[in-house]
Amino acid sequence: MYLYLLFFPLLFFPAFGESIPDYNHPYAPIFTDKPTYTWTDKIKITIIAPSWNTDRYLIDSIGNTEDHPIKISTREDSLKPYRFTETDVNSGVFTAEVILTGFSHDADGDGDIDTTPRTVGNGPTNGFLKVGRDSSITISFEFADGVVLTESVPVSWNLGTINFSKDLFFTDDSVTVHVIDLDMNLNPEAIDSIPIQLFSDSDVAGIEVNAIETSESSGSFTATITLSQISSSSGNRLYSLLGDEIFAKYDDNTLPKPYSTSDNLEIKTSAKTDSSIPPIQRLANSQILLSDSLGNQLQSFSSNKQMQIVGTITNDHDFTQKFVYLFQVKNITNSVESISWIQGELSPKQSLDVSQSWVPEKSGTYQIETFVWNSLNDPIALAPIMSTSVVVE
Ligand SMILES: [Ca+2]
Ligand SMILES: [Ca+2]
Ligand SMILES: [Ca+2]
Ligand SMILES: [Ca+2]
Repeated sequence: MYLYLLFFPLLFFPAFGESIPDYNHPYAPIFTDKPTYTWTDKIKITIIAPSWNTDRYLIDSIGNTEDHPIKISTREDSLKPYRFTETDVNSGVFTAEVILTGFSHDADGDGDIDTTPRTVGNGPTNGFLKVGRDSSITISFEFADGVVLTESVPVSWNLGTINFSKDLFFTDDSVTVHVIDLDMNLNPEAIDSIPIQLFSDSDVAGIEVNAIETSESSGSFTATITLSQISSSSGNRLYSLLGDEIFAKYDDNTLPKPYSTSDNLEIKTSAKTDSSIPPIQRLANSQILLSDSLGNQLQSFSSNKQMQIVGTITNDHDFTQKFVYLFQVKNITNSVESISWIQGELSPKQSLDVSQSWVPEKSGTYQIETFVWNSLNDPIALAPIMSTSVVVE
């Protein structure tokens, strides 16, 4: 047997006496371009078979004969014989492609089947092969009489991932979302798209947009939206107020084991939003005025006589801003005599007068300070502190 096989190529391919294959260690390895495939991938297969380079001036073919066929198969379906062609006239390297066509399944959850399963083709690039979620694909080549080389690669589905391009978006940023789910590369020769949902704290219904595959066969999808604090959600625009969390969600209907093929899983991510305007510039805090109860500005101040401290805060921006406004009165020893605050929110371009009554009990010099914060619990200054000195007689 050994001798017969050894001399076989010499008899039939005398030009290649110097590259006699060793059939005990057959040299015709089969390679695939990936270690594992998803159900609708394109498989690129390479077989290095120098002994089949029968004419160094012509592109040779292998696998397309009944005597020495190449078979590409799953347990249920097969392509045989399947022709591989030489990459160059004298390379001895042969390649072919097969597109996997999956099985009948609604991959995006809209109720319609998204695949066209079929097994047809004779190579080198026109083959389609049905596969199941967990099929194994076997490529076998009867390299010489009675010598069959095989290589197997598994098929599986993948768990999708979703990510925003950043953890924090300013409200005037474009917001990009990335989904990677190799299983949604349903056509390896065309750009696919998948639906993703986006919503915010202020619009929990949100929007559905199509994420577009980054290249014909990447299985990686992106969508870009804008945020608006003024206009309602529509198209690629999401209504979202300053400080909202925003969310992106994708339903993976192509889950690997141990999930069943009919399971689906919500893949979700979130990011924060904020204004690019620094907090200290969010509101304008005007110098206070001191007036009597009728609103007339006071020029002099007496002890035991009520006065109104009147401050003004202004929102010059185009977003709604929550605030806490504090008045604090300190005496000459720096002790706090009076403190009070109000909470509220200012609409875009809104200005608000805030007043607080105060009765100085003794004559002396007092310091009146006003603060504008976002909240009492976790205070961040939204405007500089204003301070005014008052001499009470
Ligand atoms: Ca050749
Ligand atoms: Ca569908
Ligand atoms: Ca594609
Ligand atoms: Ca998947």
